[in-house]
Amino acid sequence: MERTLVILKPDALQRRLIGEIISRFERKGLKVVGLKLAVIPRPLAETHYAVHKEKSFYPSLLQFVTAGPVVLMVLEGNKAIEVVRKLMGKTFGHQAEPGTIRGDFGISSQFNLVHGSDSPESAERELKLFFKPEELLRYPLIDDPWMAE
Ligand code: 3AN
Repeated sequence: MERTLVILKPDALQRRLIGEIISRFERKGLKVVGLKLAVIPRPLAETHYAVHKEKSFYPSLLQFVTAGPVVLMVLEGNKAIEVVRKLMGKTFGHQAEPGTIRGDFGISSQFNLVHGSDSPESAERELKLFFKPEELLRYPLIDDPWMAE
């Protein structure tokens, strides 16, 4: 089972889309193993988005993700990283396919509602940035056998 970091960005909260987005992940069969509401401190946002440091949109991206509360989430499931990326859709809302989160609720390039780790290496790095080991829970769900590999 894989684990992946998901962030519901400030636009998702401002637009009251938390429930809608989380329910899509749940309905797919992913398990919420970590969940909290926070404002991301600027240094943490800088570390998280370090790969984009040289990009023109980096300063405004940092400003955006630290502007208000976000939901931080760790989801677990079979191929969770790839599955979450598919549910999110393409980076830009205006290019994302209908049926995806960004495709159904977004039209902006930058304000794209949700972040999901893009590889096992990113997931491992990002989980540690936002969650302590004891904040990630292991528990059975009654339908676990039907969600197995
Ligand atoms: P994704 O979130 O789909 O993995 P990344 O990692 O390429 O996309 O970009 C990280 C974030 O940076 C995006 N979620 C978006 O908010 C912002 N971003 C990426 N490219 C642009 C761009 N060309 N203009 C404005 N913002 C961008």
